[in-house]
Amino acid sequence: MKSKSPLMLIALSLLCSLMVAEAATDYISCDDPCNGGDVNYDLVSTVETVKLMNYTYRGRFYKSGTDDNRGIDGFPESRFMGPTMRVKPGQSLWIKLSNEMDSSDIGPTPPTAADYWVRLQKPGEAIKYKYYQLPVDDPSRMLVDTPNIPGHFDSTNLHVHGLDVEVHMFDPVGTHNPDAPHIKIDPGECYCYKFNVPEHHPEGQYWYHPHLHGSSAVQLWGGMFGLLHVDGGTLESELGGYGITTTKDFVIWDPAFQNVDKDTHNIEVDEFLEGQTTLSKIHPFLVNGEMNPTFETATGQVLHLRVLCATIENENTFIVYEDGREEEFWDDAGLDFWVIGVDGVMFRKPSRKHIAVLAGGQRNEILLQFDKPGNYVIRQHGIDGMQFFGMRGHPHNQTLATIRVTDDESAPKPSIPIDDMIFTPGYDESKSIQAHELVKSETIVFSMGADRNKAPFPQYFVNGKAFSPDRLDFLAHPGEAREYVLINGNHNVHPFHIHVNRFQVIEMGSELSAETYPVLKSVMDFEPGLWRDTVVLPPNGRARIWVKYGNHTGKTLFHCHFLAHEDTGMMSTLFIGEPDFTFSRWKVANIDTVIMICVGATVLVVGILFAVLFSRNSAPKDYSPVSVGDIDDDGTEQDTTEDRDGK
Ligand SMILES: [Cu+2]
Repeated sequence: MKSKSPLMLIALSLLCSLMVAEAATDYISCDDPCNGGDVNYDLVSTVETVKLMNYTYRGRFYKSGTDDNRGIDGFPESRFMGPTMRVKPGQSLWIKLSNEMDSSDIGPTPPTAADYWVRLQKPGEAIKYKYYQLPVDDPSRMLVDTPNIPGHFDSTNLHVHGLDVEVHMFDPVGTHNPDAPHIKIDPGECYCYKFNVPEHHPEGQYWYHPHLHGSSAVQLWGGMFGLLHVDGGTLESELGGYGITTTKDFVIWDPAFQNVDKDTHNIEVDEFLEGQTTLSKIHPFLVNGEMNPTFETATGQVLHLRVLCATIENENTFIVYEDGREEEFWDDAGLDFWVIGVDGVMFRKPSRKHIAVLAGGQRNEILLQFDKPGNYVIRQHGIDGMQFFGMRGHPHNQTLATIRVTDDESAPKPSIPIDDMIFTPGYDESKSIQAHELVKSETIVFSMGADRNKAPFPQYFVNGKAFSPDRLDFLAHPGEAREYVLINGNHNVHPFHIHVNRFQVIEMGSELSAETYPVLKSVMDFEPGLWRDTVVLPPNGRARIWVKYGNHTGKTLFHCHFLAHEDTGMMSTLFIGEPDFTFSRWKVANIDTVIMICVGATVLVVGILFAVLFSRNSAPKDYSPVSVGDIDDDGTEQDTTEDRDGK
């Protein structure tokens, strides 16, 4: 019996250590610098009043912890985007995120079931709501899905979009605890993100943004996001080798804001949260935080644009027109440009296009070259009808930016035609996933519900279920390849994004007609095997993708990258690898058994310990142990019964 007691103790301590492991976390004291990486960033989420175009705008922003820009009338000149981060393959990247948001003075107010009910008494756009059932006669009779109602707008966390790094949506980063909670950094709290960028990480454009379920859309609408470049120098030197020396970021963002003379954060966001029926305000698409900015280039010169579509709820087109021809059909009047990479993965050869469609989260590396001097425009065109049934306020034809082309003879010209250029691809062909590697094909259906007796409204589902962080929806193992057939049951698009793991697009299709919606053809225009981290699911359509899971295992997510859809339920958990044993998960299923086993085990172990102790210390002790507080100044034991009872 005595010989077994060490084994029992080992078992008990193993159990204890697992429970301790489960409680591990990367929350830090805000005094902790969190700067042990090869590259370190100090990122602060804050609420500030800034100048944005003609507006004085109060919103939620990122800033660098060392930045104190106060350019205009004491206001920061701009808080458009957080600091641009740069990291090289093989480096560790540490990001300290300090949440200094305390925005009780700005909205929006999280909606309640009663808010939804009031708004749903009057159907909005007739085309969208005329078939829906009548609502219940009292808000108290509504079904309420609390975790999927947007809220806690001042709490946040961080997603490094597209990077092949540790899973980082649940605490701590890299967790294998199936019950791990969301990383939720409340005002006044700090978190230390530690990432390791692999040696062979593709070089390219990535980005970061908040990803806390319920508040991510509101925070991105406000302006919380930034660029993150994985930059080993290969692309830059190859472009330079061809004589391409001008590279510009081109960040498309659809903020929702109004003049801050009124003290609400934003009326449009309030309305959106309660029914999405009244998006009729100005909803401009800004580029680099400006309305229709101008880029300069010269005839023959090549302009490299790194395009990020950071829109929250909209897709975009990228079409280049000669100024004045922008209302014409792109197949007739759109000028050629070249895509040399998407979603942080470079192509081997440039792909010539005259239209590209991008949805929230996607990136395109684009080369532009013009034969004649003059003004050209980059245009959003043709998706107003398709995406949201032609609803007002949703994507409309808009000039995103102007390109002014001069006749400057001295501007650098490329050494060879763009069509002949070769780049080091992000993935060579040997990395392509093969059909025989697939272990399983799974179907993932994105759909919307329109039950007027349910809050939130409308409802957003993956395979008929709204998001729950406590449920494991999809499982996979490192090293295995899986096929996902992604079905979009709706007439509007949903961009599908999977965290940490890139995929190859194998097939796309739609039930809709490209004759009715000409832009649909370019939504579904892709090179088979294209590597992406976000793919647009065509309306009433599908995409078939292949994923090969790598070394980054643990609890993570996939979701619709229209973040308002994600916040309202269109997200699923994905667990890669083997989950840790966790006490709480077991307890949920077998509470009585667990209590009995624990009580029994504790009694047994304590009994064994006593037996061991008494057998070793059989000699009687010549003193009685007392606590220090119970000893008087003269060293004698005192009677403290009265004191303890307070009498
Ligand atoms: Cu969606």
